[in-house]
Amino acid sequence: MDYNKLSKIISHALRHEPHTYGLSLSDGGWVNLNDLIKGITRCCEEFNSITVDDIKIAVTKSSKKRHEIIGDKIRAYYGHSIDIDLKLGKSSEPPIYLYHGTSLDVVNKIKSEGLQKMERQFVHLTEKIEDALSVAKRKSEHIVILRIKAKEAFRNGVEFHVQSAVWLCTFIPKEFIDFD
Ligand code: HQG
Repeated sequence: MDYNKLSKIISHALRHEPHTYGLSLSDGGWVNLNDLIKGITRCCEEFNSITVDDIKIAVTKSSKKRHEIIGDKIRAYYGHSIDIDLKLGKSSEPPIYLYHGTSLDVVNKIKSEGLQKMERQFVHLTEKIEDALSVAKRKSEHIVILRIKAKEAFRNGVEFHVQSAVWLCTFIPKEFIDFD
């Protein structure tokens, strides 16, 4: 079975288009594992006989921790474009620096207006430069890694939440971004 592809379908269902799979997410972004299986089985011929174990393998084999399973429920940790309350709770204090990898084409726009969440619910930041590099490489051949003065932003009222290894915030004003 192509578990990488299955993981992408799980993300698509839980981050972007639950309705396509007949799902509606509850607060926190959770769905029942059996409902997810029913939805994927119905929509994707290739995965028409998947089991709970297949979902668990797809989640654990994945290079990143994208999905959380507790009991009979599953959710995506981050990446949502749908309007769902992830119940992230209190803001967490980030490390001094976080990183954001992006395409060179958009840097001037970011310089003038800051980092926006665009189609998703949050701006996504990483602790490791290598992780920001792989995010950026998906966007373009010509990439830039922005260093975010995260602790300073936090101390000036920007809220941060950490989900899996990804830091989320709704906006990073330009004064907290190092462009060189
Ligand atoms: C850019 C993956 C113009 C921003 C990754 C980015 C991540 C602006 C793009 C997660 C802008 C949005 C999210 C502005 C920001 N003007 N462009 N003012 N502000 N942008 O896909 O961070 O592997 O929504 O730089 O690992 O690339 O799928 O965000 O290029 O954690 O688990 O607008 O998705 O996770 O793109 O990726 P995205 P992202 P998975």
